Amino acid sequence: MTGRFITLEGGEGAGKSTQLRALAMALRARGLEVVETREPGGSEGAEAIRTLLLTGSADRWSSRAEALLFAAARADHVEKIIRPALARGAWVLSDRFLDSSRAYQGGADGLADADILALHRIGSEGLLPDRTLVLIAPQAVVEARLAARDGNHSDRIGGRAVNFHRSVAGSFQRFAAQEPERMRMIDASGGITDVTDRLLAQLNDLLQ
Ligand code: Z5A
Repeated sequence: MTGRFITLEGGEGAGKSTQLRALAMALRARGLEVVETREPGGSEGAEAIRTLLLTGSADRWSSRAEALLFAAARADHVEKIIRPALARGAWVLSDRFLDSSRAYQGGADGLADADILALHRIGSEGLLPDRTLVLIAPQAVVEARLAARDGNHSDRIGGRAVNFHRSVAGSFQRFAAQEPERMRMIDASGGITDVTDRLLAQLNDLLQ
């Protein structure tokens, strides 16, 4: 048995966590075992690293240290949670994965994509998702969702400047253009069930 590995990517507030839950429910209704997980985090060790990464002052870590911490968290997550689930035939849905490191620590923070991929090869033996769904919504829609949920609060990375987040969005678009078979851009505006239907349509071939 081989499971499927699906990742949801995109900027903060695009609706990844909401859609991950909805997608998991839709896949379970088809009789599949589904594991819901997230990055940074997902395993006990990676959740401990998550706290280090997302709390504290904006300059707590350099870009390089941050990239290594994300890669270390991912290595633990892949080894303890993702690979065992795939081996028993489950579908694994992860809220963010490697492409976030490529977009945030790479594209937006200036590290080379080849270096991020090298860390991933060392840490996680280069595991790639079967499909990556990149959620995109107009900035005004995202801002309204985040304001309703968080008010003025944001974490170490979410609180960075608008240009940083623009660069992240541009990187996701570039990666999707380079790898259209694996990465699909999804319009994340509109109602929750409409977005879930769009996501499911991009998984049809894997569900055959
Ligand atoms: N990061 C990194 O730099 N490098 C890496 O390798 C990795 C991560 C893996 C993790 O933050 C941070 O780490 C992240 C990237 C960085 N920082 N930033 N930016 P996180 O895990 O705490 O949060 P996040 O990943 O950025 O996601 P989020 O803020 O939780 O947003 P979301 O999951 O995409 O959205 P949501 O929670 O599903 O929805 C937001 C709100 O909108 C919520 O109240 C929903 O109820 C509402 N919503 C959702 N969909 C709809 C629709 N369709 N209509 C109306 N309202 C909606």
